[in-house]
Amino acid sequence: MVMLYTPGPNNSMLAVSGANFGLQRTIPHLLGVSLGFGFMVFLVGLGAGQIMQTSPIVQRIMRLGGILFILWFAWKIASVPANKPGEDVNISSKAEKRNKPLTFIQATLFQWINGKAWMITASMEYPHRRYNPLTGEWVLVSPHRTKRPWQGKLEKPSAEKKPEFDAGCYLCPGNLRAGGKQNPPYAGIYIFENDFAALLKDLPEEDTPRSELFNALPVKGECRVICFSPKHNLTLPLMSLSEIGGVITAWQQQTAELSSRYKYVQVFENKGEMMGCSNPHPHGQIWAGDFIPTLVAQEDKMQREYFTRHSRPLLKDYAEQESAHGIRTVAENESWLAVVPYWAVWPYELLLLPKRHVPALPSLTPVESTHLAEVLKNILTRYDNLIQLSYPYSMGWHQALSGAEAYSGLHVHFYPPLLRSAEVKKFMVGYEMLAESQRDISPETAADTLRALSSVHYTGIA
Ligand code: H2U
Ligand code: ZN
Repeated sequence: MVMLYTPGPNNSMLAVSGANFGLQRTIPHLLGVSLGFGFMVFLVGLGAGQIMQTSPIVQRIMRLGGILFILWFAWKIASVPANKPGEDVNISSKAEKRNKPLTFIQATLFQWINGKAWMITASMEYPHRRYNPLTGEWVLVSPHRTKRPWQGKLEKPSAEKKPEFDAGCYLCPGNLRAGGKQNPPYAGIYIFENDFAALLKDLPEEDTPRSELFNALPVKGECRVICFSPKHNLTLPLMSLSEIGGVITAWQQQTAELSSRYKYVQVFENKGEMMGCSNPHPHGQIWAGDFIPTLVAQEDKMQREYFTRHSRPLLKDYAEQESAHGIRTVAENESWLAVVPYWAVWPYELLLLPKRHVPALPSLTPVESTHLAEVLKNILTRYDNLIQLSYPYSMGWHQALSGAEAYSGLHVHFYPPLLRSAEVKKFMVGYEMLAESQRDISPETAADTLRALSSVHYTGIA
C-alpha cells in the first residue's frame, strides 16, 4: 500500500513509461518491479536487511550504485532531443527511436539500488536474535511486539520539584546520616565510606566451604558513596560542564587510588526510585574488591579472545564500525561515541565509548575528559527529554583489569528500566529469566528516537 501511493522511483518511472510507450509495452517493467521488490522483501526477511545495516562495504556498494543510477537517469533526461517549434509535443520520433521501455530484468535489478524500496523493506522487522560480542550472550529482538496492549502496572518517576537543600536527606551537607555520622558542610564533591558497605576491609580468618557443590570464597573490599553536588536537586544533566568535569576527576582519582590496592574497581550510579535508588540526592557509588566480578570477567574474556584473533581491541573496532554508518549513534564528538548498542537488551540502553583505545579512566587525556563531560551532558539531557522527567537508570564504567590494558577498552553502560514511556517499566521476567533476554523496539528505532530529541534540557534550566 505504502509502495503504491507514495511517489518513488518505481511509480514515477512506470508513469513515464506508460505515457511514452503505452500500457502494453510497460507490462515487462511492471512485472519486473513486482517480482524484484517481492524477492527483495523475501531476502530481507531471511536476514539481508541485517547485512545491509551492519556491513559498511555493502552500504558503500549500494551508495555507489545509487549515485551511478542517478547520473545515468540524469543523462537520459538530458539526452532527450528537444522538440522543435511546431513539432508534435507528445513524443518526438527521435526520442522514440532511442528510448525503449525498461525490460523485465532491468526493472528487477533496479530494486537493489532503489533507496525507497530499501527504506520500506528495512522497516518491516521480523524476530531475530542478536549476538553481544562483549558478553557472548544473545538477545531476542521482536520489533513487531511493540503494538501489544499493556494492562499491567503503571509507574511514573517522581515529578515533584525538589528543594536545593532537604533537612531530611542523609546526603545533604551538614546532615546526619543513617549510620549516625554527620556530613561536613561540603561545597563541591563529597566522598565517604558507605555506612552499610557490601564489602569490608577487614575480615576474621574464617574457613569457607570449598567443595564442588558448596563453594564459597572470602572477599575483601571497600564501598564508597560519592555525592556529585551539595545541591539536593542537581542531577548530572542539570550540572554545568565544569561541575560534570569535577565528577569525572573524582571518578579518575578514586579508580587510581583503589586499583592500586584492589583487583577491580566498579564506579556506578543508580538513579531514580525505579532503579532501587534509596535517595534522590545526586550521588553514585564505588565498590572495590580483591576479586574479579562475574560480568567483568566475562567481558574481559571476550575482549581477550577477540584481540588474540584480530590483534585489535574489540571496542575500538566496534566504535569505528558504528561511527561509520551511524544508524545507532545518539551523540558523537571528537573523542566519544554514544550508541544504542546493536545487542542492547534494555529499550533505551546506551553504550558510551572513547574513540581511541583507552584502558581506564585515569588514562584519559584532559581533552578527552572535557569531551566526556560534553557527551555525558548531551545523552543524559536526551534521556530526561524523552519522558520530560528525570530519567531513571543504572550506569557504570567498565575498566581494564591489571594486565589487560592492551585489549580491554574503557566504556560506560547505561541501563534504563523504562519500556515505552515514563509509566511502563520493563521487567526481566518469564522468558527472560528462564531462557534469554528479549526486547521489543529495535535498537535502531530507539537510537532514532533519542537522536531526534533536543540536547537542550526540557526544563530550560541547564
Ligand atoms: P543507592 O545509590 O542505591 O541509592 O545507594 C546509596 C548508598 O548510600 C547505599 O549503598 C549508602 C547506602 O548504603 N548510605 C550510607 O552509607 N549512609 C546513609 O546515611 C544513607 C545511605
Ligand atoms: Zn540531599
